[in-house]
Amino acid sequence: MKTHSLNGSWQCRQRPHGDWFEGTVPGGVYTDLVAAGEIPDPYDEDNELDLQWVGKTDWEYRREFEIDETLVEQDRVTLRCEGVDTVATIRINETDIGETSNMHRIYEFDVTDALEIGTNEISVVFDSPVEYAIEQRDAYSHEVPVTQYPVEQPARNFIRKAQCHYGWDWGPCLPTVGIYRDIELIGHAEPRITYVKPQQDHDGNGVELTAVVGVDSPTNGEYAVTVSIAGSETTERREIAAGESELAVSVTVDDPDRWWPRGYGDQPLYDCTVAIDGADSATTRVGFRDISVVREVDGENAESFSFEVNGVAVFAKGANWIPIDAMYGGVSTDRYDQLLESAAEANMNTIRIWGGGYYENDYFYERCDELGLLVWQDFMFACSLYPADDTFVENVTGEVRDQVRRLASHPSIALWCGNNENEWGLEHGWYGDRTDSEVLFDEYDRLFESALADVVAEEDPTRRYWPSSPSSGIEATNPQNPAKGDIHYWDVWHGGKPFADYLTVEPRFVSEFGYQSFPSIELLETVVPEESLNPTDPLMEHHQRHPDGNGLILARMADHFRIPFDFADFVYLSQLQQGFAIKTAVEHWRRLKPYSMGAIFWQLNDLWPVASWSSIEYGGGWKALQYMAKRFFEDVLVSFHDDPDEESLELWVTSDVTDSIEGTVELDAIAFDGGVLASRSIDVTLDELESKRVATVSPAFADVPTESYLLRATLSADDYTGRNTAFFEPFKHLDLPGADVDVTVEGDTVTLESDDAALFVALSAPALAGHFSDNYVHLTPGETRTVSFTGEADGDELASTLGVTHLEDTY
Ligand code: BMA
Repeated sequence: MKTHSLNGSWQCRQRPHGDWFEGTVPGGVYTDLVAAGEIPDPYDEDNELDLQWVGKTDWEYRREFEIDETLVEQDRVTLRCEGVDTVATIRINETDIGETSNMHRIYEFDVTDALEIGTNEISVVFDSPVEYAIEQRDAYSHEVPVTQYPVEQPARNFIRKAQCHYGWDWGPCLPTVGIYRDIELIGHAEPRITYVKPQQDHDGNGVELTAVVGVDSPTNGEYAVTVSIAGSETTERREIAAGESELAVSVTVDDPDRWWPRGYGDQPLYDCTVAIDGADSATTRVGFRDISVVREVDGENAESFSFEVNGVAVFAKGANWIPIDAMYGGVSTDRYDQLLESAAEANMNTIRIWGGGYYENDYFYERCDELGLLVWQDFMFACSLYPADDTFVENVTGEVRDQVRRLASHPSIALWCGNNENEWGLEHGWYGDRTDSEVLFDEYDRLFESALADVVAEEDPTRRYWPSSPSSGIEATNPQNPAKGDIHYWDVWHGGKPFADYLTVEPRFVSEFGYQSFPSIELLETVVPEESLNPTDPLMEHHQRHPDGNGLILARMADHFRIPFDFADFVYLSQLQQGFAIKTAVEHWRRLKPYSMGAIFWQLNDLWPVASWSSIEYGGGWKALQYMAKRFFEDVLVSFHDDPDEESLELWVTSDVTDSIEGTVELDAIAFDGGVLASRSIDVTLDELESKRVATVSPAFADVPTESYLLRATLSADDYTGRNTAFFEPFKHLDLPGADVDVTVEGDTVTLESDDAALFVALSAPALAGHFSDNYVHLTPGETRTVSFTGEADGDELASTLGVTHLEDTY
């Protein structure tokens, strides 16, 4: 077999007669236009609005390439395109090779007869994705509703392209085109392996692994096929027919080390090699684990919904993932590392790939396998209904088949999910009710309750197919029934309800909930001028895509904090507020385990500088929420339940570990300007994975005004510690002293100390990439806290840029 990559430098031009400029593959037209100085940065100010013409234009990419006889003489030469966005015609040496119409498909074209020894030319001509979608919509038999966003282009549901390229409530509208994944020529005379799907059957200690292998062969023949893994090997002779086929060979492995989600064990990965004797071989990494989504009826219209790995019930804790950048050209693997390692460092064990972007690249899943991050994988449909005629169904079933074959080997993938919020929209009347839109319900069922379900059953019977998020299952009609399946809880934010409202909900699994905040000023200043640093400045509002976003942030701020009159304080408080909202929700739902078994907040990352629900801002800076997540996702959680109808607070310990825990919790009431006012030691014993209330504490615990002290609970047990802090009054009413926080820097270590209490002490190092091991901490009088900085910086650099603030500074 011989391969020839066509990645690299290409030329690009506006069709039909634009001037050629440098293009990069993999990449995209917006990135290439910026690099060529043809357009300004679309993220800057409101440039995006003047750049909508790009999506309404046809573009052409071309390049020359040299090949020799060793490739041309092969029986079959295939052009393999891992990702073409989206609608394009491919020509080699002026010969039409084929067309693409789905950004999510892996296309292979037979180009054997089109190639010549020496110089060849390939060109890829892209139709305007905006015009194409409109044509498809206008040609369709009836209207198919789609959710609209502030800055957008129409008919996104009629093109198989990242839906968020058409604008979203956190993202710009940049309907790009490009060859965004690898493109290569593959020449072969023997069978070629096109995919390997290792399927596991766990029986006691042994695992029977069946390698399901996709083969593409130019000829018929009989071959020895060997599968080897973990020192075990099976060789079988197989007839391989010309064309595409699939074969399966099994091997038994005795008691391999098991792969676990982060916090439950390690992530051993074994190389599984499939070899077709004398023809081709492929190695895939396998993690041995038995994974399932457990649904057990446990009440009237109630049913559990939880991940189980190797027989252990896993509380899924994590965040939703959106595409890493609105312009996918030039995105390095470092950015994936930074985001995914940040997720793991924040004690997350689950990432949901949301259905409005694209199926991530191989590197993403490899990192999730290594870091023990389970993946909830949506198929790429979101917040809309979709056509379902034969052409569309055939296109999307091909898409899902390609992606399941590509991804099924990853131990991290826990479940396949049909779409994001389409069932909710349909069943809750976003798009009209059943009476006047029966055809829409039929089309929904055809796509998500049969066509895609069937593809998954065929291609990967080892994982559950979940029709939609949220859903209560194919058989149910209320996708937002909290007692069944997963829900998206948006009453706090979209519904404008106070944070305490989270405490009124007892769900099985929450796969979306969120609260907005502003990113750092340093980031905002990369896209708006200093004089625009005001939430409702027009340019700032352009970087806030939720119509009532700023209003919702300000409104709730009045509940909890003293209103800031300085933009920096506003940003700081917006982040505290966001963190506190999500903390309130997650701690509550974790206390409810095993009834509740999942809390996945919206959203982990941003794809441009914007006010949004993210915990990590564009560029990788950790917001307060990310630091708080590291604490409220701790494997052993100490938390306070603050029931608004009760005066007292409940103290809980919740364990996500498979050891029993025996220890004590020290409960202290600490004055903001002095020592410990009252103290109690509580013995605690917990079984594995248990959540338990261990005490209640009333405002009378300390005989002073509740505005003047905080409660701190500190768990110490053999291998586990934990702590948390609570207040009997809202932050805005706390009688905080003006604390001076002393900061000492030695190398990458920062030591904080304060004579008086200082709440939410926030360190920032804007000029440096990196984050702190802890931040937004509460310092009690005389307490010393040491944190480390992860970035590449020596002590002087860190000290010179270090900023510190705390809540009372905003008073
Ligand atoms: C849900 C998500 C996203 C959206 C988010 C915030 O709808 O599925 O579509 O961005 O809420 O509004």
